[in-house]
Amino acid sequence: MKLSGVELRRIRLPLVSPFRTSFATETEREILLVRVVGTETEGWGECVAITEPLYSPEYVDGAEQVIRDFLVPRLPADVTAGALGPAFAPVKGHEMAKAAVEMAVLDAELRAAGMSYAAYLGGTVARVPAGVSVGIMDSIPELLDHVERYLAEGYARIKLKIQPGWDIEPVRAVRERFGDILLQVDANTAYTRADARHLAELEPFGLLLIEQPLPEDDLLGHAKLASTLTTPICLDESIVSARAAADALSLGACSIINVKAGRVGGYLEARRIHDVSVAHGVPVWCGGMLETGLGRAANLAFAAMPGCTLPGDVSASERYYTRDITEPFRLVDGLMTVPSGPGLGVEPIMDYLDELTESKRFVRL
Ligand code: OSB
Ligand code: MG
Repeated sequence: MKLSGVELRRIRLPLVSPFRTSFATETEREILLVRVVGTETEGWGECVAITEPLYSPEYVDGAEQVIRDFLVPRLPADVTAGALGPAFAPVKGHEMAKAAVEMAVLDAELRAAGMSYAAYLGGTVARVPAGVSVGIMDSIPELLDHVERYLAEGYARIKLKIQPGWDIEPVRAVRERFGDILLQVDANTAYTRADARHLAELEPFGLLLIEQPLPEDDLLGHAKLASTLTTPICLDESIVSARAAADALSLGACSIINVKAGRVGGYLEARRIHDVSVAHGVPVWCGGMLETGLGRAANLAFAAMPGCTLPGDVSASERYYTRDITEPFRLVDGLMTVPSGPGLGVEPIMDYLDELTESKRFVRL
């Protein structure tokens, strides 16, 4: 596939309500979109980097610069998604930047071939159950109201964001009020090895998993913690590649993996992590980064893979945005439909996208 250029476009989209984690309170998403333009086809990518480097070292301005100055010049003249790994390998890190370019190239390639993302990745189901990630709130009654509404909407699993001072009591309150629901927590690295005994107080609540309690580079700490708990440890931030996933599994640092294509350099590496996990008999699930309908479409394709046996953070558009940049994804009977059209199977609504656009540049190849 021959490309003539790459468009880098920045949009800003307000969230329906502030999303508070142990690392930030997000009230809007500043998003970098990548559009690759070929002679016969084009494709869209969404970069999951957020405004500040608080989730991982990447951030949206940096990702834009890396794509423009270091990745676009390395695009092979005749490109396929499969060729990008070796082409981008000299550039260290910057997985989110690499993933955004790969997502766009793969979209263009699959549109040309008339194949969906889900078919390409090996998705086996047309609909997937959706979980929802619930931010830290000002009070437990406020949290219970949100959880009640999400359960009424049909979400199959609730994930509570936790941090020191907002952990045992909110979990206890949700468990006592809603009974035997699928419930898990995500600390986004907010604890240390010294908190092992405190985290053990979560044990009586029958959580599905505890996501990323310790710093991303503390695999050994996670392994030690896992050996003291019966609640499974799931890693998110630590899993930056298929090798990191294999290492974490060999070390016993986790027994479940949250896969975010953006965090690992793209959907091809995400698929390898899926395959490594299946080989280890370990469940995976599709994580999220508050994506628009573009990223959501690709995530749903990933979530349709057979190893994704736990509900993902693939919620409906309206959980994040009053108006999405694609036709909205809806939750119907607790399920999200996996797009089946060529490529991502969805397009941005161009008039609306132009309204939201803060900057746009075209890098000619
Ligand atoms: O840790 O999974 C995370 C959002 C932004 C950054 C990190 C995380 C999250 C979420 C939201 O939990 C998942 C979603 O619904 O997109
Ligand atoms: Mg997480």
